[in-house]
Amino acid sequence: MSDPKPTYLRDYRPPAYRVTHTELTFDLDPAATRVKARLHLERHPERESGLPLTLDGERLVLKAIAIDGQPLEEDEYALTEDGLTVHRVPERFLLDTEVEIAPEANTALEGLYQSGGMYCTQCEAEGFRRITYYPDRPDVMATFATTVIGDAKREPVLLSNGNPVERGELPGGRHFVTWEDPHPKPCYLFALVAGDLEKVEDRFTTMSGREVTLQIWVEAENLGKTDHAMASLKRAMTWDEQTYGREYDLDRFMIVAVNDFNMGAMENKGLNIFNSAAVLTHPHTATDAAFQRVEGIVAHEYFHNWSGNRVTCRDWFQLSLKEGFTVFRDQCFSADTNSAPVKRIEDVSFFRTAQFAEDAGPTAHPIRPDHYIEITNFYTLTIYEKGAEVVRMLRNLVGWEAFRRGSDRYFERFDGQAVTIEDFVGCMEEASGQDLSQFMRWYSQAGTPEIDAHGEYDYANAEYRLILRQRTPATPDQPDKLPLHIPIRLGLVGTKSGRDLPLTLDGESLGTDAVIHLREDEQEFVFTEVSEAPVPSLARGFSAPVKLRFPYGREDLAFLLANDSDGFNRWDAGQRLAMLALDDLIAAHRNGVEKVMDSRVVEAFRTLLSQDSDDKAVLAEMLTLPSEAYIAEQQPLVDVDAIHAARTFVKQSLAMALRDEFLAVFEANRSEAPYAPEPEQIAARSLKNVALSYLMAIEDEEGIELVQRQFAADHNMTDVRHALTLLVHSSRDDLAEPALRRFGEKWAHDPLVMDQWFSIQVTRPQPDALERVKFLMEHPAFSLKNPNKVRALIGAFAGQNRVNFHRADGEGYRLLADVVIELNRLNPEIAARIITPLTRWQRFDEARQALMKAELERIRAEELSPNVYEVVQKALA
Ligand code: B3K
Ligand code: ZN
Repeated sequence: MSDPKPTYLRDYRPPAYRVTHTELTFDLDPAATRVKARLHLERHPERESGLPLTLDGERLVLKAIAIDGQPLEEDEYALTEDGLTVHRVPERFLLDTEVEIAPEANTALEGLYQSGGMYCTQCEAEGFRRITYYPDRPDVMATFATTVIGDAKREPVLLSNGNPVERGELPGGRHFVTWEDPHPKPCYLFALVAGDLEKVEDRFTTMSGREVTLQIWVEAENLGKTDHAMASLKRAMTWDEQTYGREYDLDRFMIVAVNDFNMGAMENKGLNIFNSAAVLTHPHTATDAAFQRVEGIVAHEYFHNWSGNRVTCRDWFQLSLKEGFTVFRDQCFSADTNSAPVKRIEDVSFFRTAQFAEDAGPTAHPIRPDHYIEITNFYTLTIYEKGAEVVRMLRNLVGWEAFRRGSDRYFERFDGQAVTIEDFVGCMEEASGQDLSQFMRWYSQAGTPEIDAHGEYDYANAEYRLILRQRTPATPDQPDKLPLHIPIRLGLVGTKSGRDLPLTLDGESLGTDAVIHLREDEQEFVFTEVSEAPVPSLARGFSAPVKLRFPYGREDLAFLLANDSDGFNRWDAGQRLAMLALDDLIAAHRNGVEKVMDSRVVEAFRTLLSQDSDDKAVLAEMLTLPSEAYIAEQQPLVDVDAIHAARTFVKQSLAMALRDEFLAVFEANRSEAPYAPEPEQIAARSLKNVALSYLMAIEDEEGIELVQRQFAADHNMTDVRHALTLLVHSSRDDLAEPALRRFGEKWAHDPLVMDQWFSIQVTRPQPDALERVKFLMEHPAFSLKNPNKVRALIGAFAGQNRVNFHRADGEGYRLLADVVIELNRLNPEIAARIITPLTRWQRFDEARQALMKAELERIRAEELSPNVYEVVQKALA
């Protein structure tokens, strides 16, 4: 397994042979499943005659092989660790193979595996090669016919892609179902599910009047938890018809919930497989955030039916072609369904914390990488979220109408094909008539562009000069960067009127909110007829995925927070203002100087709290301080203790100064109404719970009483979980312990709630958190084989509990490295993800750097999967 070799984009060639039709038969058995495959193959018209046939295959035991019905002699083919070569084949032929695989031994959860008692598959990106010998690449698209044979009692339900065409009994208590998928697809979209499942069924009539059966398949005990996913699916289907003109194309659409799953969900054609955490909800078990996440993921996977399945990727370097576009689509759907400004704030706040950190670390890569060792490592925030930001910029550059025309063109022209990012952007160019060649650099250049802006108001000439300078820092393999085409949406807010001033640039009048285009390293924009001194509101709505610096004074920020017409930038001004105060306090903490609260932040919060906000969810966001992770992102050197102390100090100072205001907001937003995951209720709950956090910040009698009452009222999981977190994260173990016990006992039977129970405890700032992690790893509800548990316990501790993970004694690092070493054997994909916090060692002091690197070295000394190998190599490069 040592020194795996990279794959390069520049080496792309079409396959020597393509598959036009694939027939599969699975005879299921936990230890010895037999897979028969008949592939209808033909030479690719662009490749020469006489080439050998090479197929991918891993961990397969070959039992039989024949071409056009003739079994092959041993010297006619060769088997290796990763595939099969047949030396001589005709131009068109049938290949029959039979292999044996062991689903029960598959802990990597790629290919065919068992989750609890059921069989399921995960084939993206390269899992199909663990099922049968096949050209496992997305540019080979075939129709599929799949027969699944199972035990009639243990596996009464047998599912695959497309439509069921035949079923019947077999001897020995076995039965079978045959499925046909008429849409040509790459094998990464193949799926099979078999088990004792129950279904919830609904119907949808498409815009052209076709009837579609919708099914959600779950284990019996989860039957009451599918309503929200079903409603979300129907909303998503309607939205895609109305917004993109895209209709569903099969008679049935199925979703299956499985407990052991590496990611959130998978868009297999007609048979989406979901992590149960991404589909099951109930007011008593799922929070508002979970309800919204389910809605977003159901929509995302559904939208892939066009952006990904009907039109797919030529090779895995193009992954963002489907993921960036589909994330953009699901973001817009959620914005349309809930509060658009809050959706944008949440997405950007997450993006600036997590994607910026990825871009600044050793695994930084472009949206379209040019090489990889293990493609599974590239399902990243850069491919997904930055990819979505780039599609959003495109939509804004060409305008929605042209974007929609471009999208229609893309879906029509490339239907049934495997294409590239150039094909997509090309359609946008044709539809808009714009030259997007400079814009394409966003796809090839890694790193977060930094813009330094400054402005001057010239009273005498009524002019405002704005100077913008861009620079993208070096990233691994990319020392030099070219200037990007960066759209900056902006307004000039008059300091007298508090209003957006009319913008005139080069004699052209642009309205009060406009986009300017930064294309050079440095550019000057002179706005004329500016009647009063303005404060600029820049990159409104986060118009480009950049870091934008402007020397705002605290008064400027308080002014924007009160007056900016752009809700997003009002929130951002508040974040910037809080950051200035936090910076001072971090410095004070480090220097051992007494901390003093900035009164401007207090007054800004007072104003926010006194206003009657029409969007409570936005107000809740504005009252939320930047997270420790976000604050850390802004520091040259991360001091986790100083950050924690500074943030806690701000929170407590605000809590003391504005106690009555928080109490009033809390009381005003309490409700006994039955729970519904609807925008108004969610907004009120989030505002109430933000207020409650402040009321608990100083841990006085009244705050404690309110939190305990909310916990005991047991009204819905959002409120219960929030109250539990406040109790467990307080300094009072006498409050934490009984609440944890009660919650743990009540929900011992529900794995998704137990995940929350794990996370809440191991993210507490108290010094026992690390010992708790070790203790909970022995808990009967915990298993290293279940990715949700690993994320809930280890991922939450290492990613969110910054003070304890970065303990000066290095015990946090050691714990994570131990887990990575074990997971490297069990589930390399999860191992390579969970390691992320260790790879960010450059950001810490020397002592911590040494400790983190020592753990990375310890991991490197192991026999590593390509997944972990690639990440560790980069981290130590
Ligand atoms: N396309 C899947 C990704 C699964 C890959 C796991 N190795 C999920 C999604 O983006 O919809
Ligand atoms: Zn996706």
